[in-house]
Amino acid sequence: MNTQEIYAALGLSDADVKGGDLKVYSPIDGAEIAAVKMDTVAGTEAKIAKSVEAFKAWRNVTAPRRGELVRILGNILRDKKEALGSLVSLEAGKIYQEGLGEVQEMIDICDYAVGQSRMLHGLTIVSERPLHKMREIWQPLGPVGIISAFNFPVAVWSWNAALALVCGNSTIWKSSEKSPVTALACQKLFDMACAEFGDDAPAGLSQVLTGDRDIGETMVASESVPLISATGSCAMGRIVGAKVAGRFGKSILELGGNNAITVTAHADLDLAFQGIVFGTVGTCGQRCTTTRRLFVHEDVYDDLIPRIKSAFAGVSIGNPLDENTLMGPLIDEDSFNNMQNALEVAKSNGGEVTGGGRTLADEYPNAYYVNAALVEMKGEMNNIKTETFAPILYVFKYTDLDDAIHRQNDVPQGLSSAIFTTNILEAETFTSETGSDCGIANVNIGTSGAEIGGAFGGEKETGGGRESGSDAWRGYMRRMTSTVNYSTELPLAQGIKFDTE
Ligand code: UN1
Repeated sequence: MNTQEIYAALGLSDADVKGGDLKVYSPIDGAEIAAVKMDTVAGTEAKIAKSVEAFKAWRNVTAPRRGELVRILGNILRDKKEALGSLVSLEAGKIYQEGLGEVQEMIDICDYAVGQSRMLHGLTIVSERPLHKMREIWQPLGPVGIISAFNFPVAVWSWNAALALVCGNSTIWKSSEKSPVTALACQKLFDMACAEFGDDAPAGLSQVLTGDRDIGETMVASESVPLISATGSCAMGRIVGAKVAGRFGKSILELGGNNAITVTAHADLDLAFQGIVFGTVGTCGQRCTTTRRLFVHEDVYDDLIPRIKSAFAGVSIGNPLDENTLMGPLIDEDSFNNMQNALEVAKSNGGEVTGGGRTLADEYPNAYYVNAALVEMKGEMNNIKTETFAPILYVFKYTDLDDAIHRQNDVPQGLSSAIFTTNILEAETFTSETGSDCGIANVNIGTSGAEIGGAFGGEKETGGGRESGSDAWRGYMRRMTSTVNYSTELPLAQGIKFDTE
């Protein structure tokens, strides 16, 4: 599919992708693929007002019927999987398989949300007072503001939107300025779903905001938006979280990761090898769950590390739309510069760097393809505490598992972690209260590629929010505790006597 065919399949017209001020360049070759119109602050306020009206109508639609809209959206995504997956490759530079995987993640969360639409249930609680009943009722919240990053330009919207919608909320999505076209495409697919669904879906139920930071700031500051769900860097989340808290809004923050794999002396090294290579080079190191640090037991270090080095050297790098490519480009020049700076810092601290340089520069002078870097940390520096959004794997040798776990945890971020071991004592220690402190702690699976059924997110500077599966839906609702008295007396809680006669 060429660019025009992709746009046509997704319902994007010239009016959507031409003539605007925000130019979009494909990371594949640096070519301009679109010039989209940007929202203004006033336009953003108007969209928020429209979202409030949409919410007022949508909350009255029954939850299973709301699920029906999400079911239709999931079916449209099935039909458009190849086109949307290709657009993800074109705009974000992911390999086609990962573009398809991202759309599959959208389909999966739609299915999940459809089921959830019949399970928005609360507790019944016994009362201390006679002839009283207590229950929890989960109510729709209002417009949900979604902020997403370029690296998962469509799936992150769907994790939030599918749940927000079945919970009775409207949504407003500020996509990354690096990936506005995929957002516009999702809006087209959503509009198709609404058309098929019928009049119950109010205008403005889901809207996209395209533009710079000021647009996002307007949404974050708005008291009409009770929940902001933001996925992206810790720096962004620090600002967004504080602003939303300042107006007593709710936020779901899913921010940076500095994810580690620990390989013990009892590991199945073949499994570990596969998990590490995918975790590092997948999405060209630009997942929040990318494997960034590796702690390897001294007994298996010399078996494992040379294998990873040669795998990194042999990974097929190139146009992400080519079937044989395993690693596409970095998103842009800034990203490349950040990677090179990080490697310089590692070198000056005794790190031995293998790979990590630019490649294919002759073929793609305006794009940034790199070899994955493996950095053996042999100097004093026994940890790396910052996240660089690029394929760099820092490797540390360890002797004692407690020390490896301590170093894994001794960073500001707490998203994903993994251990490779066939020893049950080690595995259970890793997932115990003294083990990993991350939101995700895997055994014999790498750090990236979580399924949508689990709650997704992490601790510390990762922000503490949870998106996607498990009971994450509750984050999109308002909890109401309701006590009903069906007696003819009015006993007070805690046995308080208060005689008004
Ligand atoms: C992200 O990079 O923001 O677990 C999300 C994974 C994907 C989601 C990554 N399911 O790697």
